[in-house]
Amino acid sequence: MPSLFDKVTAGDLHLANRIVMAPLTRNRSPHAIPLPLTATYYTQRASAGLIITEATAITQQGQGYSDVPGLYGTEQLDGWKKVTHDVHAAGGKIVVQLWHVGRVSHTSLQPDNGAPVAPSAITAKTKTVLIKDGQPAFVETSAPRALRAEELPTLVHSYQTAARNAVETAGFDGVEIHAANGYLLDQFLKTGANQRTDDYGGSIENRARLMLEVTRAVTSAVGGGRTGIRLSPVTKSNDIHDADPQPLFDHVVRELASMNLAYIHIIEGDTGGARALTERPFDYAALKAAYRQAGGKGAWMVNNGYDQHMAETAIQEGDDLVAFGKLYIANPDLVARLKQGGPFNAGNQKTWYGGGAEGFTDYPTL
Ligand code: 8OZ
Repeated sequence: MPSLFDKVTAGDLHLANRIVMAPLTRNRSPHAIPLPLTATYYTQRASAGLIITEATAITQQGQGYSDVPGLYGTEQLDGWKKVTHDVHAAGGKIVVQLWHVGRVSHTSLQPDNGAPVAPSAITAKTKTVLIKDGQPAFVETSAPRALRAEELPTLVHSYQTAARNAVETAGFDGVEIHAANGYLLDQFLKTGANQRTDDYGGSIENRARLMLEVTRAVTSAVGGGRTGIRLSPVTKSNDIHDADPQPLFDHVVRELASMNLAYIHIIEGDTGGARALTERPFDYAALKAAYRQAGGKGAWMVNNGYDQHMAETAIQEGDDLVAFGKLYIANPDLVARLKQGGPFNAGNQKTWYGGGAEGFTDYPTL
């Protein structure tokens, strides 16, 4: 019977256990540059089988929050170089999450204070986090403009460049494409945000096109075995919804099956919230079966509200990896704590976004 503590291979990634640190936005990178404190934070958590970094912007246009890191400047890549060096020295594996927020942004964060970009000019009824005087302030997102079709090749290319720089320059073991939680690629996927009438809107095939083009471009730069992708079929995050998510995501994973990805990362239910939504039913077993039937060999990573018992059951029943979010904020030695069945530190939500070492690098180990 496989256990959470057994090693596993995900594409080219050889992982010491099945316990993953989920991507967690922390807003502690002024000017989008990860600080030495960020290296301390991730290195404290290096006993995870895999660390997925906080969402990291591929371009300035992809920025939607204050003080989140990027991958598009030399100093940003240098900041990450220290993170990957220190995590590797501690025996860990780390991939960076490639992020473009699309419409979930604010003009004050955009190049020339312009409008954020989106599949269609539909404002998300959601808030973003701007850091003011070191404190998080939640503000309404700005009205977006629809991307022109001729802008899309450049956009795809910017994912590819970020992926290449992440692996070749910053030293990451791989990348995770953020296609979840109502950000750009999820906006293209879903009917609630995509009303395009060109090849990137309308049918399921058209709405999935940008995400699949991005994934192909990223895998051609760094290899499928170093590429994972995060999906959230029914999340409510950032005012996103789709009229019929099951056939949409079944199509998506069937197309991903041939790309030899390291892993597929699924958020079950509403991100950080309910795992089952009566108004948004979804069959995750059918999704996984669609991927396997299409020949998909990547590791299957599950996430959202897993406790120890649920995680052990998931691995015993054939999932390959479990990602923990809130537990990882408060428990740097989560692997050791799970191994002995707890106890677990309680986290402090007030220090999730912004600030310094408090609530970041000061949680005690056993
Ligand atoms: C919380 C706050 C800001 C961003 C996500 C990148 O939900 C995020 C995020 C989460 O994927």
